[in-house]
Amino acid sequence: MPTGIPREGVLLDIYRRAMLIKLADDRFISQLSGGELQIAYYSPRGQEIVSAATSANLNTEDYVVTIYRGLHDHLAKGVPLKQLWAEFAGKATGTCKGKGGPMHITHPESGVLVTTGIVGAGLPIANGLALASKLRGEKRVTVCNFGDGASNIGAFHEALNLASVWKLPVIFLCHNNLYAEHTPFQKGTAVDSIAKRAASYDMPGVRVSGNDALEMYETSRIAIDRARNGGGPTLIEAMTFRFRGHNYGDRGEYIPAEQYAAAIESDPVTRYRQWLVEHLSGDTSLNEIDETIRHDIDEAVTFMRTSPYPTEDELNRDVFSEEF
Ligand SMILES: Cc1ncc(C[n+]2csc(CCOP(=O)(O)OP(=O)(O)O)c2C)c(N)n1
Ligand SMILES: [Mg+2]
Repeated sequence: MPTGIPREGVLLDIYRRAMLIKLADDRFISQLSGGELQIAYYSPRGQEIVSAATSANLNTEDYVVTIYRGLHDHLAKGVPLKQLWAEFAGKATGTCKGKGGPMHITHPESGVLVTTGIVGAGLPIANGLALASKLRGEKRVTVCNFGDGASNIGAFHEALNLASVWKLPVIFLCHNNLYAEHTPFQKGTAVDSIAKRAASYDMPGVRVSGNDALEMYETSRIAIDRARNGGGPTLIEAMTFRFRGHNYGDRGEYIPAEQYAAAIESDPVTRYRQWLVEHLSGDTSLNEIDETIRHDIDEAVTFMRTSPYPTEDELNRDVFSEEF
């Protein structure tokens, strides 16, 4: 193993998370195309490494905020597969008792607070979580995930400014997948790199390949350590690509064929697996890891199928606060 590379346990940890995301996504796609699930689905396929490598640096109590395209962030952070699957299907056993659905996965026990469908809305929420940790004197950090399109929303700029002023323990992690719905990155963004925007808010801004596990792990490690030790926020722009268009049903005709082919050709999960095969000591079977994940997914699907829908008396529960 060359020096400067994380130890084997960490490498496998990243692999496990990335493969779980890929295989879970494959299964969701087959359930959608087979008609078993009828939900709005925003696949993170192609962006697995961003979340898998970052989460390998996080503790359970650290917070993650994410968006509708959030399956990779949920699974990497440890949302239990069964509860996640049930929530996607609107079942009472889901993370939000079936009342949130795929766009609102929230699971405080694994630090996922919250998932939002409002572009840019997660950034001020992440600041709130980070401010709470800071005021309580906790060592928690908050990772805020969002897309390239979200960096053109006012809330992005307001949140980065305040996070810098208050030196909040937050990492702004932009998954730059080169498209916002059907608009290419360069058609809707004035700068050629979102990381450059960090300069306006006097914080470090780093552009990194989000498809390279080692680069992503190291860059997020530095930003997370910095936030945890009182150094304040960092903006990371992780370059990546989404393989399945904006949402399920989008055939991606607006994506140039060569760009799409090149992205698929360098599938980050396949590439990372290949790298591991060449560099691991040989004691660990990646096939065994894959098989365990497939088994866990089968169990989660069965759990979803056999779970009930919420009853009518759940309708107003957990919706209004009792205190006000
Ligand atoms: C405030 C707001 N404006 C517009 C939309 C519609 N919308 C949903 S997803 C999306 C694209 C966002 O792109 P990006 O931030 O790059 O994230 P990606 O989907 O690529 O992961 C838009 C405009 C929305 N949900 N919220
Ligand atoms: Mg995007």
